[in-house]
Amino acid sequence: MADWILYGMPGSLYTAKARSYLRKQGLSVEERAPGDPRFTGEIIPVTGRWIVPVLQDPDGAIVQDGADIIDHVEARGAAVRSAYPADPVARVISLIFELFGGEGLLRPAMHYRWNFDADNLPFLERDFVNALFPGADAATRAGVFARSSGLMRKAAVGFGVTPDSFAAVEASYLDFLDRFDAHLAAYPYLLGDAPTIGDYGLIAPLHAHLSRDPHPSALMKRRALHVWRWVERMTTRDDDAGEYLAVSPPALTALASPTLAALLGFVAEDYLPEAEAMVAWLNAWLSEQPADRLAGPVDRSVGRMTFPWRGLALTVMVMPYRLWLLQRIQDAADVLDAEQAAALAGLLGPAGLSSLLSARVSRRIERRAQREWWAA
Ligand SMILES: N[C@@H](CCC(=O)N[C@@H](CS)C(=O)NCC(=O)O)C(=O)O
Repeated sequence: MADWILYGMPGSLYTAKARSYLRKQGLSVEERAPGDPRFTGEIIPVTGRWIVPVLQDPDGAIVQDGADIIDHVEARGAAVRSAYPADPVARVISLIFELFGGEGLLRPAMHYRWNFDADNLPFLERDFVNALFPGADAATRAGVFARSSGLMRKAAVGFGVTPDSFAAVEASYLDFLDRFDAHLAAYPYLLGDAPTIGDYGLIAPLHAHLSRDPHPSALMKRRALHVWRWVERMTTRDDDAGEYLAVSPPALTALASPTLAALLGFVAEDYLPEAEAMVAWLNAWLSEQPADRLAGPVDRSVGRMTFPWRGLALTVMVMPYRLWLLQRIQDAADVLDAEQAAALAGLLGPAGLSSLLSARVSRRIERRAQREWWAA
């Protein structure tokens, strides 16, 4: 029996982040489906809700959330390749891609999964039900898939994926694929020769949805071979990077590369407007909340906001979890010395991304007991 247990699904976005990280640590991990009776019996009573991924460590401790899982393994000293770059500037850059990957790429992930039914649906039906209800009979399978896919289609709309935005979501994703592909032509990972937290953020949408579901999988293989190979690399324990001829470009070369600058520019165009609008919305919302409304665990979504995105007005859910990921970036930037801060500014300024560090919410958010909470 494995020492570590990961509850998750092959088709789950956030499971991919945790799974990839655990594999890169070479840990012996048993993956269990949420349809396993132990998920209902042992896990849900601790998490208080149906959600994956969940890690159970060798001492039985239970941790929900991709980022918390990574930090838990690091804190136990079980990481052989830390997700966090030693260079403090690289660390901030990497955390930016954790936020952008896990949250900013949700629109293409959901669009390419749920709006190409002819290609995707037969695969998704089997893949979902096998994890949610292993061994279910035909009638049960149809009901299980109808329920879960209905929830996910609704979530896609909540992320701003509607017929009005389909064309812009596709154009934006193709632009991202081209930029990431150009970067990976020279580097096996985002920051060079080792996977970091930014890679783990990016693998979330790029594995389960965008490389695995039939329609976007074909698109990725056709258009962005290096990205496809990076996905393969991110799902193995070793580096699977033969095409780089064993020349490991040092991380700091990748950091200063024009192709990384192009990716940062993409984050500025594609995600900064949403991050800034979220911060402004939350500040206004917080100023109106009576203290007792902020005392309990924070809801996944606390409202809806409309913001300008690629010439459209997108209406999306406001999810405080994203603020927590943004805080991780800002906290890492706040500890830089003057020289490091100047180096970071030299990367963010030209990309148009400087305000990601200054967009701050008046109240901090923290994670404890498997949830987000507003800090006192
Ligand atoms: N912030 C969480 C998000 C986890 C999450 O949203 N998981 C999805 C599957 S990919 C889920 O369990 N959704 C069920 C639900 O929210 O009801 C993490 O990174 O672990």
